[in-house]
Amino acid sequence: METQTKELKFEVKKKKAFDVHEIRKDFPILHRLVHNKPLIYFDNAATTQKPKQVIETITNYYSNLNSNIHRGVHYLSQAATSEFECARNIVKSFINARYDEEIIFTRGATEAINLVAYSYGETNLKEGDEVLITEMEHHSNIVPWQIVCSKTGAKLKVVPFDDNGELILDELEKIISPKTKIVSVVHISNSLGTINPIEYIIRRAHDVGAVVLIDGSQSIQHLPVDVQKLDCDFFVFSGHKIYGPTGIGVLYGKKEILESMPPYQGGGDMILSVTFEKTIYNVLPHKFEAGTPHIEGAIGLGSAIRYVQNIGLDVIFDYETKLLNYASERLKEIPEVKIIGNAKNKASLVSFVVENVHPHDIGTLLDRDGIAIRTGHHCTEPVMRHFGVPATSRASFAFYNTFEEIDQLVLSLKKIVAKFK
Ligand code: C6P
Repeated sequence: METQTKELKFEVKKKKAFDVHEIRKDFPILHRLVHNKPLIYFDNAATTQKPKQVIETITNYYSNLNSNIHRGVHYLSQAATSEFECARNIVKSFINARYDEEIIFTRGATEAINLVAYSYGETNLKEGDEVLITEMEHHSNIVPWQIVCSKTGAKLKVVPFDDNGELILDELEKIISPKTKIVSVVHISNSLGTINPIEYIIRRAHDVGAVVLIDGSQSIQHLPVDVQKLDCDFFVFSGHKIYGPTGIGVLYGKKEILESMPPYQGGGDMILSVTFEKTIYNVLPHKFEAGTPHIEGAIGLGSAIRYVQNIGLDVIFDYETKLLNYASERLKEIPEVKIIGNAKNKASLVSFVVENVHPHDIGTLLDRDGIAIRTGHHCTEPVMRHFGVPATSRASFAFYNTFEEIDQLVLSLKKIVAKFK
């Protein structure tokens, strides 16, 4: 179908050499002041900022295309449907799924995990079965499994990590068994930065006949993901962490598994026919997308993925690793700072505690210097408990951050430490 606007065609430009100052021009928010200081945005693990290409795509959608999808014969409805399905295809290619219908749009990673827990978990788990997660999961990958275990009588098993923040694989070997039916593991920890050996975990899960869900909330924006190569059964992520809008996310699932699962919610679009006696459900992916979806969210996500593809995830990973290494080294200059999470394989965030200063004070005082970080338990209370701290400060980096911004962070931290001495 003909598309209405130039921006919505998601043109792939030729990759240029990485130039952070050029990149920053694409992000309007990075040029604003906060408390009269230039904004330094180091809260990228919570949510990323949006390039003007994504903002324009959404404006364009509402200016030129706004319409409900999958149900109109008129031009706008068909054009919006085409853009929505085009976004699905972009996601499919981005993570190398086999089919478009393996991509289910959800509200985010949280809803995607809940969908699997309720639809797959409730149907397939029974007393005596086990669900295996890790000690470093986000609450989104703990609580849904606790709920489904309490309903089915299955048991939740937890693989611990060591004091560097690396999973203890010997413990995994002790816990995993033919009783394990579902393994649900975070790819990159949002509070430690650890990159987990998911290839190994997926293989071991399949050895015992379990299905595997990978929580890619903190990996999709930092490194290339190939779901066929990984051979995971489910992969979830949120659009807002990869420079796209909030309220849109993705559940990837292997087609044959998704086909075997019952719907998660009932409503419009997920049916083929309804009588009071019987409803016939729609085919994938619509079976899991009840109601009017977040249309501009999906289209905006497509635009964000195109943006990231134009830079290249390999280039992004390389640059962000340099930022991470630089930050980790510079923070060592402050003896009062202790980094939490020292795994060999880490992605671009540093969690830390500062002697005698509460993380919330750190966050508030850095904010006065225009520096946005996150403080708290990062929705990973078991991680905080492991280290015996109530909270950490977390600086998380994106490809639009600079080494000079890290210098500013270190300078501000030194001032804070001196103040509390
Ligand atoms: N972590 C952070 O600041 P939602 O809220 O559905 O977009 O993502 C949930 C989620 C699931 N798994 C991991 C590993 C995550 O990091 C997150 C979100 C944010 O670390 C908000 S708590």
